[in-house]
Amino acid sequence: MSKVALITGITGQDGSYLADLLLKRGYTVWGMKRRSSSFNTERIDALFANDRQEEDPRFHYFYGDLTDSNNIIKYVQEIQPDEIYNLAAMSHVKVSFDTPEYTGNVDGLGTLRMLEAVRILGLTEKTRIYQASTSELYGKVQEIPQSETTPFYPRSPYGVAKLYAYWMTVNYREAYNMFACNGILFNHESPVRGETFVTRKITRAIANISLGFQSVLSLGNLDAKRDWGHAKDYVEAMYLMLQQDEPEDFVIATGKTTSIRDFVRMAFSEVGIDIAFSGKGVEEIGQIDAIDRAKFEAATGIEANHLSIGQELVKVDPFYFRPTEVELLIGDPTKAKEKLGWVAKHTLPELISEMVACDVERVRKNHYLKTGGFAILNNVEDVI
Ligand code: NAP
Ligand code: F7E
Repeated sequence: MSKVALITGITGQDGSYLADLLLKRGYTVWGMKRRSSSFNTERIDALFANDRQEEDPRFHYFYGDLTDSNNIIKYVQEIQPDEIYNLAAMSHVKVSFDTPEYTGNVDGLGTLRMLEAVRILGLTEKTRIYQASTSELYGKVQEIPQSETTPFYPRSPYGVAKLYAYWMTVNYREAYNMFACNGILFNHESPVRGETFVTRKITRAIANISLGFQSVLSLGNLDAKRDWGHAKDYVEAMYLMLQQDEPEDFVIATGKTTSIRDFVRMAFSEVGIDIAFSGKGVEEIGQIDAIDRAKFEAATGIEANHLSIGQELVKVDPFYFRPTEVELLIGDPTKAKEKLGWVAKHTLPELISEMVACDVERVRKNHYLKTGGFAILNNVEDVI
């Protein structure tokens, strides 16, 4: 009998990678999907298409929402999952300052609703639960690097809501003997990362600027540092946590940290552009310092005629500052290595290279669909 998994947040970055991993391991996968007025299944469409070619499709979804207890209870009852991966969340830290109550409802109480559903339905011995906890719990960090024993100090409504969910998960484990784990995951990215998180915003902008569809990239705090890994590696850690003999919480991270400014430099260098930063605070700008024209052409398929030395490509816009910021995150993944045998396989340069290449390809494809050819891109003035 194949194991049955229920994934909330199936349409998100992690949900799509995790569904792929579990299907490949023979699971039947049920995903909770929110009703949306426009299509929101782009990240999982390929999984559906592949699955439908099998005689006995194993990938299903139902409409639901973490704010709706009745819906959660109904489907947990019907699906009787062996494993629940609770990935659904309002996951954008800056947006959580605009929607603190909603964020608390989904990210905090939503987790409680899921834990309660399992308890009320008498599934505490059958169903294992993974809770998507986060390095945002460390916020104003009390220790460097951050491990499972570092005290928490969240710095946003998102972080505070996730703190509630973290402790509810621990409490249900201790009170009801449930197999419930927190994965304290540091930032993880991929070519399907949400478009408004900083890494994807940067790689999309580089593709657009290179192909002549954008003139400048506006960012907020360039000094913040993050421990970035690849989502593909991180969903493997989620799976491993639920295969252990005992439920425990784990930090999942690379152990390296990089500033937003350095990420920008590394990503532009993928298309042969060297960026030099000058100025301070909101006056800081990033200009083209050098262009490797052969590398640019190889990466983009066009000549760099529309770009010149000294051109300003990056600026700071205070709109993207947060009321309280998380300045530095760097995780210590020792426990995950020792107990799960997990280590990050992808390096940051590999991740950046993949993200930039995918976004360049996407922009080229979109343009091709609109115009029926790329020739026009060699005369970029026409299309800006
Ligand atoms: P994501 O791409 O933003 O995906 C979030 C998912 O949650 C989407 O499928 C979204 O549906 C769904 N969702 C949002 N509100 C919901 C609601 N009220 N009811 C049901 N579903 C809802 O996030 P991600 O990067 O994959 O992250 C997955 C989880 O890990 C999240 O809980 C996030 O907070 C946490 N986390 C992420 C990172 C990271 O670096 N990526 C690190 C630590 C923890 P729509 O598609 O309809 O919006
Ligand atoms: O910001 C700075 C920003 O939005 C990273 C979520 O997945 O990871 C994510 O949260 C840093 C911050 O991710 C822009 O101020 C500068 O310091 O990519 P982000 P995040 O806030 O770290 C954690 C682990 C999660 O759990 C969350 O769900 O980059 N930054 N300029 C900017 N950030 C954005 N978004 N946009 C900018 O223009």
